[in-house]
Amino acid sequence: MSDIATKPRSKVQVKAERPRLYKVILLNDDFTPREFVVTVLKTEFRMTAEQAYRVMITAHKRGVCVVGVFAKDVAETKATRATEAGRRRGYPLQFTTEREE
Ligand code: TYC
Repeated sequence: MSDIATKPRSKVQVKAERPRLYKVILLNDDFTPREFVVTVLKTEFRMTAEQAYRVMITAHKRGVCVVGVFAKDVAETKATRATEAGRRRGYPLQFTTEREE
């Protein structure tokens, strides 16, 4: 047995990092039909017809629209799946991701 007195250890405070969030952004283009954009938003992002129409028409008028905010891997998977859905039909529809501030 050791006689060396040990000081009670001070507790180390571990600060939990908040998971970084990423925006999924819909980009406008001149070729993808509006109705198809709405369908992709409903199926890949679980939006109602009204929500999907609003996001589609905002991107159509302003060039871009934020679709939603997700954890990094979820945002990337959704953006990739939605972009691929357009590509399968020959449309240039694009979804990108951007880190939230
Ligand atoms: N601008 C397209 C059209 O007029 C429709 C569209 C809307 C395409 C939004 C992409 O992100 C988009 N057919």
